[in-house]
Amino acid sequence: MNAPLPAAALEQQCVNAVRFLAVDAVQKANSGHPGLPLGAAPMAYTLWTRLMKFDPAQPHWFDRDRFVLSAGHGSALLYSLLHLTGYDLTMEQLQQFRQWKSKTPGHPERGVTPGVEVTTGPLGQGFANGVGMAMAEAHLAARFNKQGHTLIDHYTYALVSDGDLMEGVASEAASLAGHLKLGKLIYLYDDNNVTLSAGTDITFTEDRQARFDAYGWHTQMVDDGNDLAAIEKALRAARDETTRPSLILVRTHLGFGSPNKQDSFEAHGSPLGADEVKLTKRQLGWPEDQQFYVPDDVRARFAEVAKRGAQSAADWQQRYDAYKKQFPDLGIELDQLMKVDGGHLPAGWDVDVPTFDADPKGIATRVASGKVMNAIAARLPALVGGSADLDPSTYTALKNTGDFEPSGSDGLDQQGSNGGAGWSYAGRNLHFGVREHAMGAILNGIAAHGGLLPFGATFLIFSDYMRPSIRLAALMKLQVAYVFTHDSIALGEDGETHQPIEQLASLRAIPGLTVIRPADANETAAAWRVAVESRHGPVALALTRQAVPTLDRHQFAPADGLLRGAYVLADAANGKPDLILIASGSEVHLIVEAQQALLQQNVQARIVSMPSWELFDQQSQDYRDSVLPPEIVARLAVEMGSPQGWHKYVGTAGDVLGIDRYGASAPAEVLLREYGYTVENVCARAKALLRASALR
Ligand SMILES: Cc1ncc(C[n+]2csc(CCOP(=O)(O)OP(=O)(O)O)c2C)c(N)n1
Repeated sequence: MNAPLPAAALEQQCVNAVRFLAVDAVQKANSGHPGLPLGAAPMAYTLWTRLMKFDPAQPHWFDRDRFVLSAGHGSALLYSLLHLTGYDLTMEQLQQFRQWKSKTPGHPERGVTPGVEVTTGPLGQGFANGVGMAMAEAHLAARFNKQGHTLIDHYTYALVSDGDLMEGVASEAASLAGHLKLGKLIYLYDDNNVTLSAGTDITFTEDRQARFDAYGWHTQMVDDGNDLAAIEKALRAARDETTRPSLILVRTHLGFGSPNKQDSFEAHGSPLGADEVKLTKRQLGWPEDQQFYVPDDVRARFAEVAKRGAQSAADWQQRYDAYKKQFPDLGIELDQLMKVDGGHLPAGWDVDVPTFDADPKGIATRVASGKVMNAIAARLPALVGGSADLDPSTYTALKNTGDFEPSGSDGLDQQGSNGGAGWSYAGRNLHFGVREHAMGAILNGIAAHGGLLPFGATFLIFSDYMRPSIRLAALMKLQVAYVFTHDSIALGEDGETHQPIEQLASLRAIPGLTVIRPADANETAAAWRVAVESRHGPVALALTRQAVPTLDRHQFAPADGLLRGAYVLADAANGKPDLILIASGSEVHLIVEAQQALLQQNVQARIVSMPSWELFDQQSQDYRDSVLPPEIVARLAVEMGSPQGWHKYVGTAGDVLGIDRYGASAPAEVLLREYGYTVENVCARAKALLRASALR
């Protein structure tokens, strides 16, 4: 046994172990990014071993500090840390980096690797996810911590890179985080002046520190990214700063230690090469002929960290038990919240879901949605969210549940506040400002944090602005609800810039996202049920601006048919349909009228409400055939949007009344007429279909 190393030398060994596990993994895979781990290992090591609170044996411990590797291309760094600190990530897994079905995929993936909080890789997203996590922490702390019982008390850390800071989503999120004074958000910026293809000199020369100062962040600079003491000092100062998020600009070298590649973009995204790996190891005093080498004293040092983490988690459990004794009701609520994203909804959460009376005039589905949300909010304390500056239009304010704003802002202009319960982090109404993309990514962060069911709202057209985050929500299987209103050209005078055409089709193209376009108020209530009960990913509701009739459910099939994605709203009068009319949302009312008009012309039509393709596709073949019998090939789909995809349901013999050009600025009635959304045109298209099928 060798004599123990002096502390500083041991720490250097630990940093090198982190570095070279990553470098060896990349080299073995012959694919990956060695540059970031070599440069950023010291700051990551310092954070993970000297400050962060986590228990590798319980990756989901609720009060753990959250860590986001926003620069997800540096995944090998994270895997090294997870392995060394004792998460369930074996050396074999490190050796399987980037291989089929390994737990070490190319970029970090939530749900694949224990300890990975969010999927990162698309730059900027992780930055904004962290803001969501810090908001969730601040919110839950405000709701549950009591004098002498600080139960929710963790930091959100991230490692962010040049690419992260260049992306717009990070700017949006940084601006909001500064406004919200999220003091427990601490980011280490790997300030290495090099990106994938170039030095930052040719693209990124603003004063980053001044920029973040202007956002209201607390900023510090560490000149030497290898100086563990300086990094630790800055991290501690960041923690002492309680009313501003922190950015620590750490000057590092991409590919640190590589004699021929350091500071060059060649170190960014390709293996160094076997010879260069050896040279780098030699340069940093690491055994050059060993791969995946971890000295015993390094293992022992990391084991201490794990032990400390286990102790923190055990202490927390004791404090939680004491809390539950003293505050039994809050304890039950928190117990339930901590499990809510695992599918544990409070018993009776839905008893107040309203039923809407039949009404030919009806209400807009956005209005119905607002009523449903407000009805369920009291029994669903996990529900939080807001809009990107569109509350008066999206009807998503949760009345009298407070506004999520820093307390002490009382002197400010409180227009737009939802009133009733004041401004504090305990408020359940989140105000995102006009920042759709950050809203999407923040919702992901809140959902990934756990304990809350977040929703976000904007016009359907602007879902495009948040699409990258929606995709990641689906990829991560996060439970997020999107409320997208103004869902068709029927929004009218705002014109083609605001009228969604391809948005439904493009959202439906996202695997794992459930898109629901309810036809009336009662279908909207059922749609919210799907959103709240969803376990496998996000749900997007597409809602009307204009009033739509509330169908008489004595005359038509019950609205809970929505739960199966599509259902026969009313069959042909004689039970033997000549054709099937299918529609979603507001167009359902058009086919309801068309069915009657066709009957006058001796055409027997079945009408099908099809609010959700994804839900329908999950049904049994028998059920699907019962709604769309294969022998009835004359089928007309009616939807005010791109026809793309509808042929899956109408078949090659069917037709789609869709829109494959942009909208226009005019009153809704004019647009509906001009675009052919009239009873006459639906009937004409239906009869043309029948004629064509007779000729077959
Ligand atoms: C949204 C997005 N655009 C592009 C990429 C491809 N990409 C991966 S890393 C990178 C830039 C790397 O520069 P930096 O963030 O400074 O990381 P470093 O080179 O320091 O590792 C790019 C463009 C990406 N991952 N995400």
